[in-house]
Amino acid sequence: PRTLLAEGAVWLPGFALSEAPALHQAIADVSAQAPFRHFRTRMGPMSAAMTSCGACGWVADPSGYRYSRTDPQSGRPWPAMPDALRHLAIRAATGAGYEGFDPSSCLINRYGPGAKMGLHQDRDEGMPEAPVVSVSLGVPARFSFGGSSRTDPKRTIELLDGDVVVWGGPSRVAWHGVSPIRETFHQQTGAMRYNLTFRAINAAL
Ligand code: MD5
Ligand code: FE
Repeated sequence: PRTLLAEGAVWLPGFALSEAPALHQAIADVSAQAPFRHFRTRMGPMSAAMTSCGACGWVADPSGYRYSRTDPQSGRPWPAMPDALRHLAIRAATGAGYEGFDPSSCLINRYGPGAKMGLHQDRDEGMPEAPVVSVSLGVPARFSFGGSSRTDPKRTIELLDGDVVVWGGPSRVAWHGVSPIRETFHQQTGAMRYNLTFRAINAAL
């Protein structure tokens, strides 16, 4: 199944379910090399723990946010993006109508009970024409998104284990956020939700 959430935003419920074991193995492999950490921003530590794989990773510190070719915690390059992750993202993008997607970064967000992500836009990638592919694993999340202005009306959907959303076109710059995760149990992840966010990043950044 495939649902158009907004112009350019395609929801593929359960798209990643059959691959979940390989995705969990990939998360374990990446986080063994680049452990999950809570970035400290000007606002304090983020409630979601993060790591990345691929040519660049998203990093934050009190001076701001950016993409970096190295893990600031180790000084080493981020782990390579496992093929299982890369191929899933490309298949999802293609299935949503975005041919030629070539992600150079996969941010892995880990949300425990109460963790959230405040309303924001993703606009540091320098490639507005490339979609973002988001894969949800584990416990459910209430995900809200609006339009390109912060105050545009919001829609809230529940993203479940294995759901994929491809955010392209006008939706690429939509404001969005994740409500505090409820304390529930998932057979594979315990109390955790994982989100894989695949992005193409302009190499000049
Ligand atoms: C998450 N992560 O559930 C989300 C999934 C992030 C982030 O938001 O920045 O790490 S990505 C959802 C997304 C990406 C780009 C555009 C839009 C949503 N959107 O237009 O709503 O951990
Ligand atoms: Fe985002």
